[in-house]
Amino acid sequence: MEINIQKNVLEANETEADRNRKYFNENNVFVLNMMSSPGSGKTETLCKTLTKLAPKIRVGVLVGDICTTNDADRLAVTGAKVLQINTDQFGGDCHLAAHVVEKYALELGCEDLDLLIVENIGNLVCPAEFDIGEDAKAVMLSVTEGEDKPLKYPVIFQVADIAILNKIDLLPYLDFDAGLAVENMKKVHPQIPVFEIAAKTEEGLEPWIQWLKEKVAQKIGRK
Ligand SMILES: Nc1nc2c(ncn2[C@@H]2O[C@H](COP(=O)(O)OP(=O)(O)OP(=O)(O)O)[C@@H](O)[C@H]2O)c(=O)[nH]1
Ligand SMILES: [Mg+2]
Repeated sequence: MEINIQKNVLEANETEADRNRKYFNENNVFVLNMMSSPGSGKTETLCKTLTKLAPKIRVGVLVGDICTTNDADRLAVTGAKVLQINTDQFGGDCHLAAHVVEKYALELGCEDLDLLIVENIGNLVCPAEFDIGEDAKAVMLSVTEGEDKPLKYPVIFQVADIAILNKIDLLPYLDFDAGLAVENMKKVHPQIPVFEIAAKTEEGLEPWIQWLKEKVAQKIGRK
């Protein structure tokens, strides 16, 4: 019974994600779904990244949290068009479902965007299961979380197109083994590209920004 309900929810979500995909493709906007556990540094990374993309690349951000507009306030200063999604009005969902992304993407308007980033709710489990019609998924892990997380939460690393290992500025103060963390990511997803960065100090940001720029260029060139 419970399995059937979950199957129905995911099937309905897939139909709604297809509708989003069509809308994003019609508007020629590259959509990235950013996922991680709470506090890995998604917003910090976006704040540092988006200021380097504007104004050449027109960026929008939908940022999901259960409560507060803290992240939208932080992201607004980058010049991106930002909308906060609070899931406490949808029962405190721990992920963004496709129909929620649809509602806010339409409100934000994608007609004048090249890149839409969806910062998902901080969670390593549920966001992995919900297609939102995005072009690519990124998963972030920070060095304070433990090297074993890709092995404990393999699905999110399997469905992701890229991984970001954040907060490498803290490595001198921790016994976190970055090599082992990357090895564990590759154990569950052998071909996954991994960007090692410190959003705070901006170390290592360039290759990840380059990846984003290439993806946006590919999508825009596809019209
Ligand atoms: N030292 C260090 N701290 C960082 C780095 N990136 C983020 N932080 C800090 O980590 C904390 C959490 O960062 P956020 O960007 O809010 O993390 P988040 O993933 O967006 O969190 P949620 O939206 O709550 O899921 C903040 O205090 C950041 O300043 C980094 O590269 N190095
Ligand atoms: Mg955030």
